[in-house]
Amino acid sequence: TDQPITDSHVAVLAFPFGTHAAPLLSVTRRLASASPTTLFSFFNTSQSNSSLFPSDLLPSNIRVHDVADGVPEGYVFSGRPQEAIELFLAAASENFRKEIASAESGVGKKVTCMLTDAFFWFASDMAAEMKATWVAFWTAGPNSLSVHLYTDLIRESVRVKDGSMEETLGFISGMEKIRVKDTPEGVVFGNLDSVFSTTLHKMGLALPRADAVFINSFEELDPTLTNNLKSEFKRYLNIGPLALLSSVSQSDTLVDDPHGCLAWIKKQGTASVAYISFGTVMTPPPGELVAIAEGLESSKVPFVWSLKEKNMVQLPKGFLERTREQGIVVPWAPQVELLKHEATGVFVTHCGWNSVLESVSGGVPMICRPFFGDQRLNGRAVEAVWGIGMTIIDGVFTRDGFEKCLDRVLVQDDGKKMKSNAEKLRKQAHQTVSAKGSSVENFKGLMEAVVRVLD
Ligand code: U2F
Ligand code: KMP
Repeated sequence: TDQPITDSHVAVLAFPFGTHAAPLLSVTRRLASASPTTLFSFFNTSQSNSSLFPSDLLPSNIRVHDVADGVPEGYVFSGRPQEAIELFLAAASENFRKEIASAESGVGKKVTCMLTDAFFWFASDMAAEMKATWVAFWTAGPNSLSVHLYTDLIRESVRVKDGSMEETLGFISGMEKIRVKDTPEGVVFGNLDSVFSTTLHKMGLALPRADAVFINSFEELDPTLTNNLKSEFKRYLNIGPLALLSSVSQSDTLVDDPHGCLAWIKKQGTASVAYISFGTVMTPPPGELVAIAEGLESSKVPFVWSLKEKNMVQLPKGFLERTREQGIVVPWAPQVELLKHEATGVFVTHCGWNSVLESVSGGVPMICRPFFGDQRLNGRAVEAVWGIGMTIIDGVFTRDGFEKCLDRVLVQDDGKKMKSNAEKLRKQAHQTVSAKGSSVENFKGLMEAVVRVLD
């Protein structure tokens, strides 16, 4: 076949929180299978590694290394949010450097490319020192990427205009419908000096120096933002949706369904089911969990609810017994498969980027309850840019508000319009990952950026 021969050694640097490492590993697997003579050394904390590699086999050209998590011996957590992330980030560059050096001497091959989570702005200097290239993966969407790229411009413009939260970011190409209040905290409001916001700010300044920046999306979803970002980066490559790449789901997850969600949903009517999940980081406060449960009960909508085990005690007394015929509550669901299933009628989501793109890939309209970071931006795009869903009434779950949203999306004409918009995007998404599709072509570009081919 036409597989390239290379002597490249790619150091892959994962961010071990939220859903960052899993999509980076998916991309690494695809690159490794397309370029079998390239070595990929995957660096991540042992905790995150153990959740990514339960037991399954890796190709011989991917080697996994543990890096320290930055938590000092005997450290006692104070319980501040993002404490673990801050400790990790503070020590990340030194800890990665150390493990990379030991991997290089272990295999006798210098690193030729740094393939990193985009959060790691320091990889720009590391790569330069190592005479390697830097390829960065932004695991969220193009709106949040733009917000971090243009943080200085946004801060300046909003200050000049006296900082109205309703003001739009129309001065950035493609962000005409995005308001100041949709931006992640730490850009114009909230703590601008937290470790997290300074990390994202420095990232925005560093990314134009990267040899390539890639994201899990497809160009056609946000054509204006895409063109603008192409003009800012040396190479800007949309290679998603990862959820539609069969080779990925084949090797990553042989569809793990211990709680029988797929067997259950098979018995439900077309577009009738509400699938509910708030991702891996966040759980709604107890009052909102109760409101969700009450709204489900009074609406009688069939449901699959992915709820962390530790939160199940917060459900109203008798809820599980009373809804035994109506729905199921599970600690983990095969989300990608559920969102591809025709019985799923609405996704109730926190708008993490992976979730939003998986919903788009399945053509499922959304009810959005964003919490932090990029989630408000993603929810805004769902509602105002793509017209494939709505933000929860009042911004938080109440029984009545949630019931009205379910009715609007599942029953009213409004919802039919959302469904047809979602269906159009689903078809486009499929085209981008089939022969000659934009994401297929961009993946070849990513290969070129990562792998040095010998002639
Ligand atoms: C952080 O996001 P999260 O991890 O909170 O959420 P998502 O990006 O939506 O990713 C959740 C993933 O977990 C999967 C689901 C997604 O791929 O399919 N999953 C599942 O398979 N089964 C379940 O029961 C529950 C979830 C951060 F909080 C966000 O703001 C960012 O946008 C995101 C990406 O950077 O990382
Ligand atoms: C914990 C996390 C994440 C986080 C905040 C946390 C995370 C993540 C983001 C994020 C922030 C701004 C963006 C995009 C993403 O915030 O994983 O523009 O990606 O407290 O795990």
